[in-house]
Amino acid sequence: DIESIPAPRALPLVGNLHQIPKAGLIGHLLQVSKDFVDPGIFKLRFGARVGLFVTHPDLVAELCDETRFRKIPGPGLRVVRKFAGDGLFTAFSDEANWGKAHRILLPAFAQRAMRGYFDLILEVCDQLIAKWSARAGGELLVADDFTRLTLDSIAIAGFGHRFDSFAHDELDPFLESLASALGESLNVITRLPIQQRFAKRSTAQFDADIVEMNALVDGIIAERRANPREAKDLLNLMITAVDPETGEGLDDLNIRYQVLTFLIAGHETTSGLLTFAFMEMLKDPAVLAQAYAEVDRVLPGDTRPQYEHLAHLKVIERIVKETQRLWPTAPAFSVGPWEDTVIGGKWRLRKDRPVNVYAPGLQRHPAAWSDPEDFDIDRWLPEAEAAHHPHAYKPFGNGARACIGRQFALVEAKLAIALILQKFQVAERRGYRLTLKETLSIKPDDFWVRVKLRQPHERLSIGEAVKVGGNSEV
Ligand code: FDE
Repeated sequence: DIESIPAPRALPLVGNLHQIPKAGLIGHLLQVSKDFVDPGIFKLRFGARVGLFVTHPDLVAELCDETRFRKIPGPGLRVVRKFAGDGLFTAFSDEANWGKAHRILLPAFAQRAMRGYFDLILEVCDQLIAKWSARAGGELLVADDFTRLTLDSIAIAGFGHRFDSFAHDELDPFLESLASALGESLNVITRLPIQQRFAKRSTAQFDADIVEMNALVDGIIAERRANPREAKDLLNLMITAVDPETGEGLDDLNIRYQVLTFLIAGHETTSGLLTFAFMEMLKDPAVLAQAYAEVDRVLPGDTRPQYEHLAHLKVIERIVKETQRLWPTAPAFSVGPWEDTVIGGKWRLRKDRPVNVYAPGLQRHPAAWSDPEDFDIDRWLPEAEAAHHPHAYKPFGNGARACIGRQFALVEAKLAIALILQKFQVAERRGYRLTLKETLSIKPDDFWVRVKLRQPHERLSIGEAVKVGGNSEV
């Protein structure tokens, strides 16, 4: 049973807390999951609380069987519930509002809906391109601009709200509140009860952050109620649509939770994904060259991208998939058994007790991946992909509770990467060493990129040039 699940050596009282570096839990788990690659299940003691983590693909296969397990938000998400309530992401699976909102909002993420969002996302991408063009020749802290891009896109596509983040040097105050509230949700996990009692300042800050976020969200909702418009966007569905199963709509408090949920889920993860994608591309000149060659083939010169082009961006799609394998920006999800059960023939799990699937460990597990630490986009060539272990890749979670925004995120990521490569020569600032920035999601901290406008006459040859040159200096 749980006693027999291996763990790093723990101290009385603090358990394993003292081993977690200041940099954060999620990066630490990368190391710990290597130490316990076999059996691919381990536990950590956070003071008196025990967290269970699973990385072996065969065990994850069992956890993904929805007849035996369902999502149960763990301690971190339970803190997020203080501001996201029973919104889609943080709802317990048996809360009535989950099913209701899921059914009501699903049409907003159908393939057909993506076509409708495309021009809105493109418009936000244009603003990023304009900003980078004005700064060409210099260095950019790309994560912040990707955050502007993804926040503005979900807000305009989902709610018709314009943050106009690119018009400001400072990130929107909403984002500061959000980052600080999410950071606090993660901190709570690694604090002892006694520390928690003394964390008065953090708690007060947390409450202030929630007030700030609610003010913004309530404004967005009030504005739409005052100025109704014909749109099939998320917000209109929330305000007007009824659940086909119960005939009920969403109540006001739940609408607030959902708007906040989409703003949160819709931007941090995707901006982290874009930042990691550039980090990996810039480390690998051969991959970068393939990406440039593809963009110059599919979108030659200044060709304006259209929705139809996305399907032809196969290299970029593989870059995105491989980036999400090594760096799933929503790095864990938790499930619990409906009934007491046993996985792997010997690990006993108690009814309703959450178990974490730690995706970076799973997606680098040697039982499913050869040379797991290598960034290799050829893993995603169709034949290779078909041969993958069916449960070794979960960057969007699993089953009914899998990411509803998946298509949206992929459209946005592919489009942004393609446009940036169409317009700019990109290069890494010398010698970047990755440190993770952890909120509840992860991204590369302090990652800078040098950008230079591509000259028209270079357009057709740069893919080759980068390949031949063998490095990505501009
Ligand atoms: C969800 C999600 C998930 C699952 C979690 C759990 O299970 O806990 C995951 C893993 C994810 N998601 C991931 C991701 C990544 C990326 C890039 C993204 N994601 C993006 C996005 C966008 C948007 C808008 C979103 N996203 C959203 C969302 C939501 C709402 C959710 C919840 C669902 C349910 O129903 O539950 C999610 N997402 Fe994501």
